[in-house]
Amino acid sequence: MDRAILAGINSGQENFEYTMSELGALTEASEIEPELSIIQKLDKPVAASYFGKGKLVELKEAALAKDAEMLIVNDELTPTQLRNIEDQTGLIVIDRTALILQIFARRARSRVAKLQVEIAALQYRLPRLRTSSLNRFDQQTAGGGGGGFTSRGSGETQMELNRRTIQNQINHLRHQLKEVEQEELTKRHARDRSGLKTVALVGYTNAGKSTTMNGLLRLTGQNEDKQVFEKNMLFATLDTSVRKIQFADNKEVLLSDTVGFVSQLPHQLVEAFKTTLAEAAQADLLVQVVDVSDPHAKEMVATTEKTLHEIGVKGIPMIYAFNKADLEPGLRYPEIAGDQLTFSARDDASLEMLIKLIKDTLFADFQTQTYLIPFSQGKYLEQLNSKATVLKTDYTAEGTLITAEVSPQLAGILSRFVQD
Ligand SMILES: Nc1nc2c(ncn2[C@@H]2O[C@H](COP(=O)(O)OP(=O)(O)OP(=O)(O)O)[C@@H](O)[C@H]2O)c(=O)[nH]1
Ligand SMILES: [Mg+2]
Repeated sequence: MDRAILAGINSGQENFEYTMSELGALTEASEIEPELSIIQKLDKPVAASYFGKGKLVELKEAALAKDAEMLIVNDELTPTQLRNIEDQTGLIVIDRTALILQIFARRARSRVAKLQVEIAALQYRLPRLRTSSLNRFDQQTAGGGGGGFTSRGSGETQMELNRRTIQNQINHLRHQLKEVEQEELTKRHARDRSGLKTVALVGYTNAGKSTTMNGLLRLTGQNEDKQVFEKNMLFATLDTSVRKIQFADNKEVLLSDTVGFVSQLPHQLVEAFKTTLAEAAQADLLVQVVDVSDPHAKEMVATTEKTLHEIGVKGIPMIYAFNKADLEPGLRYPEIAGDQLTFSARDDASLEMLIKLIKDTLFADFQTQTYLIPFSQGKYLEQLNSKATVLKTDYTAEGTLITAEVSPQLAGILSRFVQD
């Protein structure tokens, strides 16, 4: 496995320690061994070389001592900084953005995700053509899980691609992405017309969103083939999956699972993943899944909220679902306090409580009504039985007397049958 020295500048920013430990996790997710972290305290980075001269010497020596070939920097470097650090240390220099892009490239499976990642990677590469690290990094990691920055195997090496070819390639990929996204959009519009409420699972990567989704699918009797991919790794999910679920009382929602967040998610990725992320922006309710067993849970919540803000998500009601409570000895679960739930996505009683919380929030505008449906109007009875929660049914001489909890839409349709 490749070995790397991690380095960052601490200028007193909040959460510095946390972002460094996150950098370590990202490094491991890229199958690189973090050997040592070196911090420089500076008010702000040096414009030309990011680190100070003396620090660069120290980094070079540390790499030599640890037999590491890579330097991973906890920030996005300017092209000049990247080149100068390369020149002065002789190391393969990977900044935070390149590292995250690399992980996304390895994980992308669907056509949309591959296109999105590739556009982001080329955009990152465009101003950095005169650096050598990216190509060396690509070559080195190409064997480990495929991908790299140029996942499509066009046969051209990056060195051969000049600026214009890359720009053309970006345009071409954007065009392709638009087409694929248009298809998805058509699907989404079909869903919108169904008038169903939508719930989006959001949160930091590896918090347990996909596990929660699968638990809810299983508990509501969905087919196994509807399950989504869950795994203990950063960015297991890059695609949005939307599933319809129907609860025991006939209430239905569309549930979506999507890409997880990390602090300083590269703007190139946010841009490229806009459509994917839009699923959250259009939801009626967000469930923020948090790994409560992680010592950095608080920072992860802040990161998620910041990212949601960046992608333009605001004003959508949110439930906090503090997951993995089973890993925290002494923590009682499942337990609801206001809009917060402490739970475990692996525990049925927990998932039931989450369902209750979702329903209470989402269906607060449902009303209980009693209707008298004449025998000649059988189709309305059918609608009630399939779309509403029927609480009581009596058969009278005039028709069916039925008490049910109904959505505002259904209440509108049935208003002439109301019985007081
Ligand atoms: N012990 C425990 N592990 C859990 C729980 N929920 C999820 N996990 C594990 O946490 C890991 C990550 O779960 P995922 O559901 O893939 O996480 P995610 O939020 O979808 O992550 P990304 O797709 O990477 O953003 C998996 O190994 C799960 O099995 C839980 O309640 N308890
Ligand atoms: Mg996932």
